Amino acid sequence: ASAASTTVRNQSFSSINSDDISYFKKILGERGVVQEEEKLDDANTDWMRKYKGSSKLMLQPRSTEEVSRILHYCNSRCLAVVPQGGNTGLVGGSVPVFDEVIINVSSMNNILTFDKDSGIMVCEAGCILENLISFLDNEGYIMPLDLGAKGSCQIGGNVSTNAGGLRLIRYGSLHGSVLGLEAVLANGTVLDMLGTLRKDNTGYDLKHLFIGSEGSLGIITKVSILTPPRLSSVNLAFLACKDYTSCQKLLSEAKRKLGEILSAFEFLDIKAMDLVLKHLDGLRDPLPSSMHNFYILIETTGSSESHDNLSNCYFESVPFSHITREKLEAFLLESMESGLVTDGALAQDINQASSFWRIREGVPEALMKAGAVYKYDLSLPPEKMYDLVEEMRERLGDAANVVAYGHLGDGNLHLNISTQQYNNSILSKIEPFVYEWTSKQRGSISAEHGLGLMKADKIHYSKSAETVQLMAAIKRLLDPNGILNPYKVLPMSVLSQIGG
Ligand code: FAD
Ligand code: 2HG
Ligand code: ZN
Repeated sequence: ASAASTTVRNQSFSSINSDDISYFKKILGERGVVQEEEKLDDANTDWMRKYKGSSKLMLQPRSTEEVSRILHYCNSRCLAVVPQGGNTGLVGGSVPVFDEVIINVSSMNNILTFDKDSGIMVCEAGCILENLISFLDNEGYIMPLDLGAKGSCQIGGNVSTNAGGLRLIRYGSLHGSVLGLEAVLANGTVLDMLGTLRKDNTGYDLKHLFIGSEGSLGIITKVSILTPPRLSSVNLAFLACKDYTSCQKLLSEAKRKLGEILSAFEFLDIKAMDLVLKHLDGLRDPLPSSMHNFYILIETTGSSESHDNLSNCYFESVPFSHITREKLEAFLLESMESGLVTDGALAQDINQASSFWRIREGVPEALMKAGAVYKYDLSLPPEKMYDLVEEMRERLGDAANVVAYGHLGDGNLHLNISTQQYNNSILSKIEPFVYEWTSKQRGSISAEHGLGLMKADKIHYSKSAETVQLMAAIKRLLDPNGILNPYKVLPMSVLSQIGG
């Protein structure tokens, strides 16, 4: 059975009453206290429509001070809370399990400062990722992370999940790009760690505790982030490989030959491609001449003095450069000659580039449209990754469609098992097998999505008992009543040792 159906409400949490509502209205005004059924229904339901809470209250603070006052009050009343950003999380972490109060930071969406020389941006947690991307584009910079959910997800949610996405291979994880942050603890204490320095070794670097802790240690209210300059040449290739071994070899070759200009290396198998073409409107197979088993997207980004080809541009303001384009073309040619690549297309303009990206970024949406889906987000040694997919197909036979794609360049497989309806007999064939398999390879059962509710009690597959105990001690220290995102991240057996 799923985590949602086996979790029991912690009875030491209070339920909201009319005094609580009056108090919150005093702090936030009528606007910041949401009780309308329709809005609550959306906020109680996750993106996949798989997890559903029954919260009767959503609070929308507009400042750190308001977040601090709300949390101080909730802590003193023992009211459990769920921090929420864009609600695009994929592990049931962003919605209540029972009647927890939703604290949604969407209204805190100001860009506070941007330094044009260093590229350091300070903004509030509720800024939507796509808005930050557009803002930076005008300034000649880019965000160091990009993902399919950019139109809805927020930087606070990205930092809280330590989201990886499509550019990690080039710019690294948010543990590197986030220079500082401001967070509010369960008791309302505001921690100002909003540094803008590249280097700062004064004691323990506590911001890292909040990056990837999924709202279980505090609410992130502001973020300071180092953004890279937008480089003048971006090129994108959509390739086909006949087997998985070729994909893997292509990755080693790309790392060696495209090295410093490689900015994405993504893969999808034929099942993922079929789903996208079937369920998303307006997309065509870029390589229609024959059937292919695997597809790879390679993006290169580099600087260049050659700005002469304005009709061939990828971003409106970014001309294709012949130099980096030639490098990618030469790589493609070689890879086709050696047989690693069986077919390929280079994006000729911005529209073609976005339709290539839309195919890869659209896989989660296509899966959603196809019905019920079991999602696994695994870090595995690339040479072993597809063995798991094939074993899973054998185990499940015709009962489900086993779909594989992901950030191959980062060793991150998105294994998705698509069925008509959620079904415990299928689930019992998938779990614990998938976690045991991953654990045996010393992989991670959550590469980038987090543990949320779905995998809170699975943490031991990737972390030792001693490590989990230390995490629990940190949780206890920062949130002694356990009000922040209960039932998530750490197993109930560990969490229940914390008061409530
Ligand atoms: P939410 O979903 O609202 O919250 C996520 C978690 O963070 C929850 O536990 C919540 O309690 C907590 N949280 C949110 N805001 C705060 C805050 N201010 N302070 C403290 N805690 C907070 N993830 C990847 O890593 N890579 C991808 O490529 C990727 N692609 C995606 C594509 C699609 C189509 C979708 C739907 C999701 C994708 N995701 C991906 C998953 C998701 O983790 C990210 O979309 C994103 O980081 C979540 O941000 P959000 O604002 O929606 O956070
Ligand atoms: C992606 O890379 C996201 O598209 C979603 O991380 C992965 O749906 C998934 O499993
Ligand atoms: Zn991903």
